[in-house]
Amino acid sequence: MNKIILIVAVVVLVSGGIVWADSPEIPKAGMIAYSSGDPGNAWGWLGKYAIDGNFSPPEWQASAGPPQWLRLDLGSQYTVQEYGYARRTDHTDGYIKDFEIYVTDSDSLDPADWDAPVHVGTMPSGLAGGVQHRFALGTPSVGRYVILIGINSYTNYIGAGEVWVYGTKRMFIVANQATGNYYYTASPTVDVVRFPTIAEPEGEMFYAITETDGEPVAWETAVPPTYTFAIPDPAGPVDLWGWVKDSADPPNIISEQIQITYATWAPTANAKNVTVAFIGTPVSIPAAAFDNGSVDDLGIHSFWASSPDDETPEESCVTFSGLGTYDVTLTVTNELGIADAANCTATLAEPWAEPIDADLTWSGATSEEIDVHRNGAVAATTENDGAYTDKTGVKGGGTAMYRVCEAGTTTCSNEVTVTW
Ligand SMILES: [Ca+2]
Ligand SMILES: [Ca+2]
Repeated sequence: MNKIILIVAVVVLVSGGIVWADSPEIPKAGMIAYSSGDPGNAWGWLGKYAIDGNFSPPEWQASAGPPQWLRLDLGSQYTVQEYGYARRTDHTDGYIKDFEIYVTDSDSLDPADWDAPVHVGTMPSGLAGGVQHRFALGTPSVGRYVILIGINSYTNYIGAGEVWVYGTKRMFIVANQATGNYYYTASPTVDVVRFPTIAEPEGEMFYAITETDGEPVAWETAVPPTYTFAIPDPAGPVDLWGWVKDSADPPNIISEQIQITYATWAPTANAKNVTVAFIGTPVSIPAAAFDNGSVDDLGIHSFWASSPDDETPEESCVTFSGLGTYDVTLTVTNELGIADAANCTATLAEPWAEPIDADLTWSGATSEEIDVHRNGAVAATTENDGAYTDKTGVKGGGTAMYRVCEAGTTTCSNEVTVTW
């Protein structure tokens, strides 16, 4: 006799990547359900009965035929990982067969606005009433609205006794960190400005900074949290991570990488000479007047100037007491307190004035030409026409003694002293 041995190989298909334990149920409290079959529903079996937590009639079932959709507004953004469906316990009607799941941030009720479905499937046949068919969406999807479209039914109509959504509330990193680096000098600390922020925290907030991308062991509740670290040798960028969590169970935790760059720059001071009129009282010149385009990547914070005549560096001005040219040191400082200096001069000049002209007239001379003597020396020899204007070239004030003589002789006039 033949013995027939039957060997059956069992192949288990495992869908990878999704761990149910990591996918908590999104609370139905606060969810709003709305169905395409709600308006004009002949029975009043509205979408909201798919999340009422029971299988007692009424449940969700559209009184019109398929397709029909059920939209859940989660109230805020979630990363949705799984969906659960159970058909009614009291009747086989509404038992969805082929379906699609959409996750979207669009509040539109028009399926054309929901982009592509994140999951397309078929409910298992023979599903008992009230038994949840829970399935992963394959790729976790982010959105505030989760829509189930029942394309057709194993029986009649489209409906559910209950549905569930699984996932985690989306945490936001608020963009309070500008792109770019953070510079430190002598006392490198990182403050709360550089921290990420949970947009919708629950309860108390905790902060930490770590030097590796691993969850902190110690958290601070102080705000602003600061962290002081050692400048590496040789100095170079330091990677830190800022962490925030709240007191939800489990907590919402987010982190953001912060790169700290060592700043070696000083500003570059460029100074220029300044000339002003000395008008008889101490003259003050603003320090910034000596700036000739000083530069610094961080922005110039302040200008200071000093001179041997006014040694106290001042931001507002430097004071000079009299005529002359003074050495000036211009110091520029950036917001980190790093300074650079450059030298220039301040010249306090006499006020501008017309040179003095002396108008001379004479009579009685008989020579063809006349020598004009100023302060005992011949200043000019001119035609003996009885008048001459001596352009002294002198500015301001002074005196001079004049006389005129027949040219080349000692036959002279009286002396006249002119004061101006
Ligand atoms: Ca019910
Ligand atoms: Ca229900």
